[in-house]
Amino acid sequence: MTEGAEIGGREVDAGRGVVALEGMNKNEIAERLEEIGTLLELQGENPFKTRAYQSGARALEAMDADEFAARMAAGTLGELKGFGEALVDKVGKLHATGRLEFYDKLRAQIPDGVIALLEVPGLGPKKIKALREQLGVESPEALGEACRAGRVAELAGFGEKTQVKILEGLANRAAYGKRHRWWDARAVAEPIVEGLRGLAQVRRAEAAGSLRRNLETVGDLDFIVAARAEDAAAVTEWFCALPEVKEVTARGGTKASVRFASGLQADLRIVPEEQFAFALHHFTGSKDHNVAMRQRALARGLSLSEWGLVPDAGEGTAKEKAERGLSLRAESEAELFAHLGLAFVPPELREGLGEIEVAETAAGGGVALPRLVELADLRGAFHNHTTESDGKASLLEMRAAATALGWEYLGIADHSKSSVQARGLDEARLASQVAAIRAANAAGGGAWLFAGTECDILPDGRLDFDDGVLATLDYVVASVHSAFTQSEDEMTARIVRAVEHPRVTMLGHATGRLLLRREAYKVDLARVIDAAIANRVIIELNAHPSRLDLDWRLWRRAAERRLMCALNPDAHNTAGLRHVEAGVRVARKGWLTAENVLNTRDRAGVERWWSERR
Ligand code: DGT
Ligand code: ZN
Ligand code: CA
Ligand code: CA
Repeated sequence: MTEGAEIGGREVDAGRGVVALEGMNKNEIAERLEEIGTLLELQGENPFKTRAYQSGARALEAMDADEFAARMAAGTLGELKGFGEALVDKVGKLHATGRLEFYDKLRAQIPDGVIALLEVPGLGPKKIKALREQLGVESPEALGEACRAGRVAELAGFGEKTQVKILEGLANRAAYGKRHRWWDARAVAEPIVEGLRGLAQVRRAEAAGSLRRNLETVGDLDFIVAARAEDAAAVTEWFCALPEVKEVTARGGTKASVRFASGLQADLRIVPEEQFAFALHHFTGSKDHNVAMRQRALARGLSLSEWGLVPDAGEGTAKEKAERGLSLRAESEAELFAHLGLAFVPPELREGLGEIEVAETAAGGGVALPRLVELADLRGAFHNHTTESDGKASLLEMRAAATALGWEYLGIADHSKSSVQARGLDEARLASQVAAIRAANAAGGGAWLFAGTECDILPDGRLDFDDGVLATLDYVVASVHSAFTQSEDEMTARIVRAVEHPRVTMLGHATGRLLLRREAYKVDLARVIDAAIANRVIIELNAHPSRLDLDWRLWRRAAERRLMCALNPDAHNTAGLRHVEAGVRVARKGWLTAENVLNTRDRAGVERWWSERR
């Protein structure tokens, strides 16, 4: 199903009225039409009208990009069923300019609080309309009050259960609101690091904290800069004047804290160059790692802090000692680790989970730290969608995008028939997709295509296709997309049954979680991992920035027990293939090497691994 960021249809542009500098492409237009449909529904427009936009969006999504371009050039979009004059006019304007006055006006009529209600799980446009009209609720805060007063349960079509669910959703939203997906935080942080490095006063600049440790979500950004004391003011000046900054929350000579429009906050610290490695290490964390490092230093008569590595004995604080020039010198973090008899620990491993012990052995010439998997190691991926189900790019568009990434192969795993909302394929449509894939391979001209399916695991653990159908495929991704509220025992038995199925190659998004949006379903992952290892079934590391499960906390031990990982983007469009970057970061955090990840192998290696399993 289109969970995750592909909640696209319901995701409404918060940056209303933003001036697009150029025309929109087909998929962007489809998204805008979908959004117009949602906004009209919120306004209570007649269903006939709202549906016209939604089906127009769907038709554009399904259309080949070349066909769309040809029809726009020839002015023949109106020949298609469902594209009346008004719709054709709007598509034309969006295509030419990216702007649509009709949309801007519509969006301006709806309060931001009402748009925010769309993010509350369980609320769609119809329910929101009822809440507005009958209770005057126009924001998440007002909704919370109405629920606590019991007024929501009394509305027709809501009830006690819905009210409880809404309250839960609001609580999650409040708790999650304080963190941000790595993917989104990175998009803010990267240009800032580049900008800092571009300043004449700046010698070195890095993003530290949880972002540098590749955590899947980030609380705030931490920037560490090396500059001379007399230059610090110019650097904080530049930082606080960034156009994205909405509020400067703190400002001193060598520090500043700001908040961006998205709610994300950032700390900046400026230190003398000789202190940079110590400050970077300190503010990279984690706290647990830092505590263990400080203890190790103390055992050697040294005191480690953001200021430096100074003798523990003698008068004064660590800061004063560092200022008196008593610190050991470290040009880099590697030198800092070396002072404590340790090999360099990559930031993503610094969680206080045994990395220091391994780094000690490595420094002593023992077993080295693992060479963690890298983006460049990937040669393809297996879990990807096309326009046949709920993807937004065709088979050949997806292949072209994979080829452009330098990939050797691309696996297509569209949804199966029970995922009705995602337009899952039935047996006949699957057969023709397989034929199309074989024909594309025969014709050549790009990455090799593997024919697969993302087959629903039905509530009882059976699969959505018969064995005979599955046997026509190169591989099978099995995933849960329904009955999320089963008990832990039921869900565990269900998934284990699927993992034990001889035709299942890999388990998709093992927990169903959507980071900062939806909790995982209840499942005993230890038993699922045991079953996967026993049956030589791969578990996916779903690289979608909202999923990133199986969680990194479980991978190290599981991989030691020879659980094989597939790092899959779960791409629903060509840009989605790039999500593998998020997956690689999390895989590294889980101590995974290239050997642990199937899609670092070449095509022959992948096929060999699959055939050995059967
Ligand atoms: P976040 O922002 O919640 O995602 O997580 P972090 O790890 O980025 O935490 P943050 O921004 O509060 O601080 C950055 C790093 O600075 C943190 O990982 C370790 C270091 N640090 C901050 N405060 C303390 C502290 O009180 N004790 C220790 N040992 N380290 C600290
Ligand atoms: Zn799925
Ligand atoms: Ca932070
Ligand atoms: Ca911070």
